[in-house]
Amino acid sequence: MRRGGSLLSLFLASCTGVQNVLGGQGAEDTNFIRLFTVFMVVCTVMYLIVVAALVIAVWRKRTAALSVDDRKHHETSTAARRALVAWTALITVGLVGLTIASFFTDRSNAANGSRPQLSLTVTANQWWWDVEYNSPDASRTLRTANEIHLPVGVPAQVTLKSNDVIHSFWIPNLAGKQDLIPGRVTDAQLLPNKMGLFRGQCAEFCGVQHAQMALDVTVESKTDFDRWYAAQLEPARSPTNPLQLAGYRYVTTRECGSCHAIAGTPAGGQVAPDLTHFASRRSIAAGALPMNRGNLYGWVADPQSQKPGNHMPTVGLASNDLHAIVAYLEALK
Ligand SMILES: [Cu+2]
Repeated sequence: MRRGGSLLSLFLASCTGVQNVLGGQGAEDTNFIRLFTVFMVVCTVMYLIVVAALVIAVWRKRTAALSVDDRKHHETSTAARRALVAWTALITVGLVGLTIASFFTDRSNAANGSRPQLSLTVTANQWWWDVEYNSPDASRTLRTANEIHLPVGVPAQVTLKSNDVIHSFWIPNLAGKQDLIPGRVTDAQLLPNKMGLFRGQCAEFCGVQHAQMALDVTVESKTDFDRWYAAQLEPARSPTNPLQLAGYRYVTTRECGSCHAIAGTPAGGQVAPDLTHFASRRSIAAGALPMNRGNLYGWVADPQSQKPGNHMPTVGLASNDLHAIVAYLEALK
């Protein structure tokens, strides 16, 4: 009984929260939930009919074996033939019904993505997400990492690429999965219909840190989104005290800047997450750690013990450099 209770609570826990296929916060997810319910009901009814037919057949066989009456035997086989015809008709109707339901779900999903008002390019890397917001006006394009902000009710087109191996883009609360394949461009459509904080997750095993390849998703009002967008377009904040200045000097002249970019500074590396507004994000290292000072110290001092195998080396920083770098990164709001 207790085990049943804990299994039930585990099941219910998977039905709530930031990473939930039954959340229904996106148009595509809502369509899929509806289709899932239709399949579940039809298949349950079919299953119950099969079980009932099985019980009746066993029961009849027993009574028929006891009877030596030929006429009765003939009646039984006629009834069985009728049941078989009815069952075949029911299966046909059920399968055609499910096919039609799938067709309309696909059509509705295609219609949701037909007039996108926002264009993003998400590029997967072992093990982080590069996110670009595209615009015909070059001054309005922006780059961030491991996070997506979306205005509620606005259809977005997401172009998907991969720099290394096959990954899969999946924000369960909003939509289904889509693979990101090296050398090939795929796409996904997102139409969030409720505000909230969600979690995306790579859904294709892509190496040792696959599980720690997450994406913070914020669905907010158009006003909040525009405010966030405008802030992200700004160059990085300048250091405001000697400690931050020391951190700025280290990050822009030593190892960090050869991989990471910070807009408005000499740091221009393109192979690691953009850090321009790093401290405004909710997490560090693609969702591996919540954003706070303790985790930042742990990450910068020894990224290999935090997320073994990732491409950021542990460089053995002197403690004064570590304090300075953390102070500067914390200022990058
Ligand atoms: Cu993965």
